[in-house]
Amino acid sequence: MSGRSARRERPLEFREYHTPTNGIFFIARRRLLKARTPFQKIEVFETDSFGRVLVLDGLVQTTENDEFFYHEMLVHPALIAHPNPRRVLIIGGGDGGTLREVLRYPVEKAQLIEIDAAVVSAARKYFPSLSSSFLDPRAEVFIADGNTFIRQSDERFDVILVDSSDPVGPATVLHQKDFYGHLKDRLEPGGIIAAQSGSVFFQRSQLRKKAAFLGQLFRFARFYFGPVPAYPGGWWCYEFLSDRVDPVRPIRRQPPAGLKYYNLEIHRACFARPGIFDPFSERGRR
Ligand code: AG3
Repeated sequence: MSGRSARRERPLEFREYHTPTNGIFFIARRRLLKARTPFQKIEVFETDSFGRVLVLDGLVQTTENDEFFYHEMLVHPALIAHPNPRRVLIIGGGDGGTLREVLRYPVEKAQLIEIDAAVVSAARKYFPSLSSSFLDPRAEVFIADGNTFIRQSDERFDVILVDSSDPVGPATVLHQKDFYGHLKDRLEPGGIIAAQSGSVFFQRSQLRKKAAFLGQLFRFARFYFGPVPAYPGGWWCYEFLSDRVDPVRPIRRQPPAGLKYYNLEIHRACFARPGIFDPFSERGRR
């Protein structure tokens, strides 16, 4: 066997480390994209078990086959709990998956603020099942820094969704108290914020920090949970924040048809506090 063909047969392996000694790996069929943007490194792999995988700075952001767990859970608890969501803001979410879920509701307008144009282009090209949401006339996609936008805008929204990446690199500020204070100022009365807050198993210290300041900012600050097989620990945490809406009060509206994971039983169950993994319980709140 020549050196050349041996090289070609070497499997294309991608690894994300969740700690220095463990993580997740994929043997990819091929790499469809590898680029460096002003903000981050962006890659798209084609895999057998997860379909196409979007990776930013070495961290798995979404995969074709499991994205519905994350996007449904980020969007539906807030959208269903709000009595009449008309104007929705998405910070991040440049792949379009969160926007797709929002547009299942009869909203008037959904604005998406993504910092990196390359993420939007990659999604358009490689993830049409997520990014076809960009074509909806109610969608407005802006390439801008969400943290700057939220400080400068005087618009108000019924629901704000933070579809950020991990608190390293460009998304660090999107996990801090100051940013949430500004988000709160952009809410209509009765408005709701939902955000992704990290791995239940691997990022507990980050969750504890967030629990401490979110509980000061909002009357109802509740974490909720759901599976995401390709993310660290496979079990993900989200925040539901509102001064008026209690997420666990009974929901009388039906979720949109065609969802793969979220339903009203999941809504009730996902706010259950699992003992030591409830970040609020550790500081004796509620
Ligand atoms: N945003 C959250 C991704 C977090 C994944 N973290 C990791 N693999 N370490 C995903 C954006 C999807 N719209």
